Amino acid sequence: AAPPPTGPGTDYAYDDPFTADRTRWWREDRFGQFIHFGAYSQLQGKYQRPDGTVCQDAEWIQRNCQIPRAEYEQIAAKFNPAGFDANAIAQTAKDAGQKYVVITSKHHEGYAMWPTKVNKFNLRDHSSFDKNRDILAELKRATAARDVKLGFYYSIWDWHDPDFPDPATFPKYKERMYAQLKELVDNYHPAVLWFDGEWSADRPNNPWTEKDGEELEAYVRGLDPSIVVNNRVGKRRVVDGDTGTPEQEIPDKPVDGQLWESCMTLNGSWGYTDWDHNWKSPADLTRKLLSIAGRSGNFLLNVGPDRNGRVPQESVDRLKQMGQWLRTAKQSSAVYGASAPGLVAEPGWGVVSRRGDKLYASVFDWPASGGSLTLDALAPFRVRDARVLGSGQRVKVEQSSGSVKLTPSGGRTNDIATVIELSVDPLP
Ligand code: FHN
Repeated sequence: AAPPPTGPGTDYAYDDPFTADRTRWWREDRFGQFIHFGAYSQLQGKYQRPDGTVCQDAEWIQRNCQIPRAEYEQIAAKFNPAGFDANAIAQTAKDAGQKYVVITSKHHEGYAMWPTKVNKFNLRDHSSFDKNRDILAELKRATAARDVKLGFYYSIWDWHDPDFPDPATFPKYKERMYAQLKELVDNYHPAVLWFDGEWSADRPNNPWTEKDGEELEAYVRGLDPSIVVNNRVGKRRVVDGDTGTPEQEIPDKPVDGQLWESCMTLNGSWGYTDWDHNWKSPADLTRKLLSIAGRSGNFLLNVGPDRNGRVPQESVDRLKQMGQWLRTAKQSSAVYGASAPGLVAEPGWGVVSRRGDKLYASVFDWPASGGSLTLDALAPFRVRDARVLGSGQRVKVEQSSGSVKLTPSGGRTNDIATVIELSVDPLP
């Protein structure tokens, strides 16, 4: 199909992301897994300089530790993630309740994780890895077998391609980027293309313009109109593509006029390191997911496999616990297909989400005053019924015009979140 017209003002040539068919699954699914995996993983967060001192970083190690290009190429040539187990990764996502996976196909370092024909700086042609393996194809099969969607992160910024930083040759780089994207779409049919690095700092004037972004979006839509594209296709913080991308943060209220997805690390690093042990707790992570759903967002939670291709056990354990919590007593009802409640304000003690005629009030912090929780109404509605998911607690409901007081017998029963399901009738 011919790509839609491009140029300023044509962004809305595409169906509104809020209602478009292509985003339907994305708007429902709420929880995905991000994977940062590349040649940088070979260093596992540590680079020993010629003078013997050690420099630490993750996926930015080449830049931030000023590793000379030739040396970085030698490091990449040793990369051999023989332990990469696509089935284990896809199963971890499935068990966690993550409905989609987005893996770095190429990060800023410019190293392609599939056997691209565009250059040799890739996992087949520049590594010690099995020449017959293609980890993106493996992951595609493993995710599809489990009804998990697969998408690709792709960095526009490229530290390896010499044509990127030179204004005269930048168009040649762009041609190669387009060719790589066509390979990714034709060979693996990704559900998402997650761009990044449009904010390149290589030159004082970032070469990547809003027009480049619009053209790229049109190009991707022309390759496959069903792909969900994030907003970093254009200049950061300009609404573009389908989805906004707050990073390492959760907006404190629903974002107006934009679908959004918070991407976040399980510890403090995107790529694997053997020194970052700053793991978030399962309770914190689950509450984050609930808060995001209650503000109509998605949660893209990152794992960084080590040089062997293995996802750290600390990550697997946390994801498993999130999945267990979600499956218990259908507490996942507060997440999948749920969004900002509209009818009530967000309470100080937790978060509320809504799905159809049900409100899910997730209690994180019980008021010091006792076991009563107040919801402030934003619109008129009537509570028909209230119950705590996964417990036989009765919930006393006292409704007045502007608020609802809920008193579950026995107070806190769940260390992560007590989910109170309210059946409501919105009133005209
Ligand atoms: O520089 C990258 C970073 O390495 C990581 O990939 C994150 C994920 O959103 N994006 C960039 C920073 O915005």
